[in-house]
Amino acid sequence: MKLIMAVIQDKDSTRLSDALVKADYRATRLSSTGGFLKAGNTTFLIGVEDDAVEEVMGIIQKNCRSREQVVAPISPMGGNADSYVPYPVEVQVGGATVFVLPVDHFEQF
Ligand code: 2BA
Repeated sequence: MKLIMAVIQDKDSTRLSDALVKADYRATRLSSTGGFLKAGNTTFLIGVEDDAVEEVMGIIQKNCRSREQVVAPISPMGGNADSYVPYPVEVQVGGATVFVLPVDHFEQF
């Protein structure tokens, strides 16, 4: 068994949820925050049998889009001066950042 952890953009989360349910996969959605943009994103935990990993990866790839996001300058006033970005920066975010972890043991009580 594997645990697929996928960090995706909030905008894609409902579409991905619906696609997983439709394909009969179970998933948990966690609200998360990107370390770089400090903006909300969504992390999916999806427990699947080994032979389903490829199909789930395909579903994630199909339902999550990559987008450009502009990072606005953040004033250091009252914040951390080390992280100050003095000009707008454009970054490419997502489709999805996916980790596939082995599961030692799985129980449902
Ligand atoms: P954030 O950390 O907010 O990063 C958003 C986007 O900013 C990243 O998109 C990347 O294009 C850019 N970025 C991140 N760190 C950077 C840096 N040190 N210098 C320059 N640009 C940087 P993605 O790579 O698609 O990542 C989307 C989100 O996925 C991330 O949001 C983070 O929440 C998660 N993520 C990405 N890589 C990860 C990793 N190795 N471990 C854990 N989470 C990760």
